[in-house]
Amino acid sequence: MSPHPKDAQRTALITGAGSGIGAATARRLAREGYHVVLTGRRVGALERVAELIAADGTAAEVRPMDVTDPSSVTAAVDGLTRCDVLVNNAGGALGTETVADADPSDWRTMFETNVMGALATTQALLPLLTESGDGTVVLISSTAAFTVYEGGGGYSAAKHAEHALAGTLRLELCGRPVRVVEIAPGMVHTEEFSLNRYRGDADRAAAVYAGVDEPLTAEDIADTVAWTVTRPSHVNVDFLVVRPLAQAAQHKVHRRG
Ligand code: 8X3
Repeated sequence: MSPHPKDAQRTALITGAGSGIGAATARRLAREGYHVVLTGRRVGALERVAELIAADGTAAEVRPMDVTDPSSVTAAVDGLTRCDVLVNNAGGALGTETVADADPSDWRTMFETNVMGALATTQALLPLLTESGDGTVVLISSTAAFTVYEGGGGYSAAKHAEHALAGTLRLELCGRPVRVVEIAPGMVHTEEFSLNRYRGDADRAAAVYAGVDEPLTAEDIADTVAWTVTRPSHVNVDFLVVRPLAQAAQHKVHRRG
């Protein structure tokens, strides 16, 4: 039984909400009527997203959080009285080295953000999500969660682990009022994803999208998040793969010219 009045505003907490898919999802869920809690490491970026949401007509809450630091996660959720939707979005890729040449510390960073981060926030918010009576955990994984490619070993391993986390959690929560939704985007053009992967090399980051007609945008993924969480409570969209039309598979991308 939910302790919240039926018509009370629902709350969604988004990790990595300062940019890209996280920021777009926060704005979209605010437009869907959610009270949104913006979390991430960069307070300035979170505040800019909060301003955009305010300009759209709603107030958002900013809570600084580093998902790789369990004490920061605990501090960020402290005092939160409601959470109906958790969007585990923080994460990303770092480096394109082969398995033979990869720096283990890059792999560790990817596991810390994509996997341990999702674990920490999910553990911290499960009590409130359960108490909601109608909770949803969304994990933004990747097409790399079910396929591998050269130079993507660490990212793919981390995303496979995140996929395992989602599947296990869904089994373990069966019978409780919490849905587990995994969204696996393919090529999405955001300002930071490829730039981080290529360690700030803007030319290599831009080449990823060269000649590709309409890669997905952060708003496209926000749209899928909004769709999944606004389905009737008994409908659990388990696993949703979203790619641009120009990308039929990880290695099959149509480029002009
Ligand atoms: C991003 C998709 O193709 O770069 O998560 O692995 S890909």
